Amino acid sequence: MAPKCVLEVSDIPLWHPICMSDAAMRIIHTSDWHLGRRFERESLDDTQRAFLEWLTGQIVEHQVHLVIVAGDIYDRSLPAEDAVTLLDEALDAMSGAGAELLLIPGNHDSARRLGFGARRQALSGVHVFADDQKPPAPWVFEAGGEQIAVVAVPFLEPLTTPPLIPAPDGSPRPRTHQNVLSDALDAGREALRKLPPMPSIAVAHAYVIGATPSDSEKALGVGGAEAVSSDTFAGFDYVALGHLHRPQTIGGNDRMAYSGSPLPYSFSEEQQKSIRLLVVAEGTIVEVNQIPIPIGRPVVTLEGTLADLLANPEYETYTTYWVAARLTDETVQVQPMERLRERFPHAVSVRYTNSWAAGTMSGSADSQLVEVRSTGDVVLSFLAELYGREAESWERDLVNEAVSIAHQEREQ
Ligand SMILES: [Mn+2]
Repeated sequence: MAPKCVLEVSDIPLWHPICMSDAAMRIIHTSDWHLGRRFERESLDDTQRAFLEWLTGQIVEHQVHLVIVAGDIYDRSLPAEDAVTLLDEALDAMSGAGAELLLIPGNHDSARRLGFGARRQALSGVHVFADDQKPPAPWVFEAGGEQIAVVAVPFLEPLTTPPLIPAPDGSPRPRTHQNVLSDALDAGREALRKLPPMPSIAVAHAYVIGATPSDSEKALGVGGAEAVSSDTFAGFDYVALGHLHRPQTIGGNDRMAYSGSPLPYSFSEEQQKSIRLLVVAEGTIVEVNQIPIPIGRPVVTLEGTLADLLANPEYETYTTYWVAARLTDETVQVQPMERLRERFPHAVSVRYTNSWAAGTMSGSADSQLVEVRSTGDVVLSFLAELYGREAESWERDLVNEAVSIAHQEREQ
């Protein structure tokens, strides 16, 4: 046990870790690891391993008691063998560093596969909340002389969760993300009332209205039907969110936040990645800090003629980046990727953005937009073009249901 802090203030240059460890609980919030994911076609195995090693170091450095991972642990519902090994080793390392772990499945994970052995793992401090068929029960965690209650909600797919509680007049309520998550959190709040007062944390994997998605999620149709309001989380002292890869608070409130993914997974993720560190002391969450992650190759999109990209000294700083090139040349260039890679070894995407790419082909404006529209919308506009009429509402429902099922089974 660390001794009580009795140092004189003048002796302490900044803060003293021994004092800090006294009577406080420290929690790391992270999410969207997407283990096994590739960047375009390049492996990220080594970078993901480096992040997990760095994270283990943070547990030691900040004397962290609990690490919360808010979903999308793996990139696929059936993860690659190397990704499974990576997670297994990371969980061992983080446990060895002294932290307990709390994981929920995200939409990329299979809840049942991630939940395998959950009861036995919990005995050794790895708490996987993957049961999407029952209302969540609060989990009480004690460390550093503090106590918290966590309501951890796995990603809930409205079509595969049990029927919703009917409306007060007995009529059925629509199976929406908003409704399934509201019911789960209502059950969690109800159960919290039976506990003595202590700080409460909700963990969820969802798209909260007011947050900004990046291309990684837009490609999966984030937004629209998936959106839930921030009121859904009312009453919790901290809401640890996962799903969006950009670190951000909801409405400037640092007690409801996305930690963001640890690494950039698409070219729209130029922002600095981070984890969040919560400090609980004297029965309240006293601090929430962001710690930047010094791992991973940053991303940049460079636009210009091929000659400019190959020669402009301003671009020298991007030679270590993942590079997406947008070529403005009006003529087709010879082997642009090969030539770019001589300067930017990590160039992974080349596209023309000249006048013919931008406008002369009919429908090309549309094709530019495809990646930022939801899958359902893309399918519906294809069908509209095919049949020469807009889809009827039953057809829309059918498409959205099919897309939603396909997302669950999606392999990337
Ligand atoms: Mn997700």
